[in-house]
Amino acid sequence: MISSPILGNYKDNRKIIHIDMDSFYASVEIAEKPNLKSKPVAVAGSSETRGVVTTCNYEARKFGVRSAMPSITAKKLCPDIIFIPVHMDKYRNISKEIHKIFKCYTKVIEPISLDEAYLDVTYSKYCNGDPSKMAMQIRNKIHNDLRITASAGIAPNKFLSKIASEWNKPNGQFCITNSMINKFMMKLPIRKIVGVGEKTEKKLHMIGVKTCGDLQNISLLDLKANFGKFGSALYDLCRGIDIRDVISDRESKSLSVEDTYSADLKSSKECEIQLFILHQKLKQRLSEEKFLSKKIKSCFVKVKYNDFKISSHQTTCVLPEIEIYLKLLRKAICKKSRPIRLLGVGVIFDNRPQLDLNIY
Ligand code: TTP
Ligand code: MG
Repeated sequence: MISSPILGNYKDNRKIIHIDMDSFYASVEIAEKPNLKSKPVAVAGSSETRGVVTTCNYEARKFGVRSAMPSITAKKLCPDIIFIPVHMDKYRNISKEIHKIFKCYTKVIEPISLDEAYLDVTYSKYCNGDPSKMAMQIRNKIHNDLRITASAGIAPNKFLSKIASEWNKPNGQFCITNSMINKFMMKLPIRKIVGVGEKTEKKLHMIGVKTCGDLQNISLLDLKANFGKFGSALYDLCRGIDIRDVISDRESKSLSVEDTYSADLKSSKECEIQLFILHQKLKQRLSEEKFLSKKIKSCFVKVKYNDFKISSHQTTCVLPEIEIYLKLLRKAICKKSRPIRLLGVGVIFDNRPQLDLNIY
């Protein structure tokens, strides 16, 4: 039995599947042009402009090409690389198709991005309740219908299922059962823990902690003293414990849309034009059936500057009107006048149960 500071001795009997498409944007493009399958392909702006690779297929990864790499570097590493421009609408539509397949198995689906989602199939009766078989069927269906591949991780919680989906990537799956957790965690590098980035990793390496097994030797008290609130999370996660629920769309706390621009936005006029476009997209998303019953609590604008610093401005309001976003944008521009790389607009929902006035 595993021991958590919050839960004591505890066993998690949930069945969570984490699905992540393989080289998603590139796979969607290649599905349309199968002759590109064996060639190195990246989805990006051209190397002449300030293009950045959003993703590339596994053929291009053999040369060291990676997401977020400037196209020009990608071209140096792999001179034969084929660049395809980004077609967001296409990826959104394919993502919707993928979600239709998920919905055949469970209602409890938490989308993380267009190509990634958690499914809680604990109460699903499909495949005699076998989550590995469900994952296999889902992946087969995605491949047959859409000609792209997906990887899946199956585990009793979100943290482990995400690690498991990377285990046999691409086009593979891996299941971590309760009885495997203790042994599995012993050798798992600490960097695999959500929230452990370069800085925390270095800090832990300095005291000789490299694996989750090593981390288990540090007391809760010491972890809290060194990492504050995150210390308790570390204590649980390095033991393979994660009590976070899979939160379906209906319970989602916020909704946002954003765009990264191939050329930085330099004037407020340019920013405002893009803001109008984003606002339209946000309204379109908000009109989807699953969001119609939701009450809005506040609106926000997210800005990433060309020095990669991010700032977010938020205000309380119930209607996501363009004037509100314009005000928030102007505030952001006033605070820091640098060219803008990314703009986003969104809303935060009020998920508190609404009073039913009919009972009075
Ligand atoms: P990922 O799932 O991180 O990457 P991937 O699906 O391309 O490859 P794999 O999962 O097989 O490792 O991201 C999903 C999509 O998000 C990706 O296809 C393109 C987009 N993306 C960006 O636009 N910029 C980025 O920096 C990253 C990491 C992803
Ligand atoms: Mg992916």
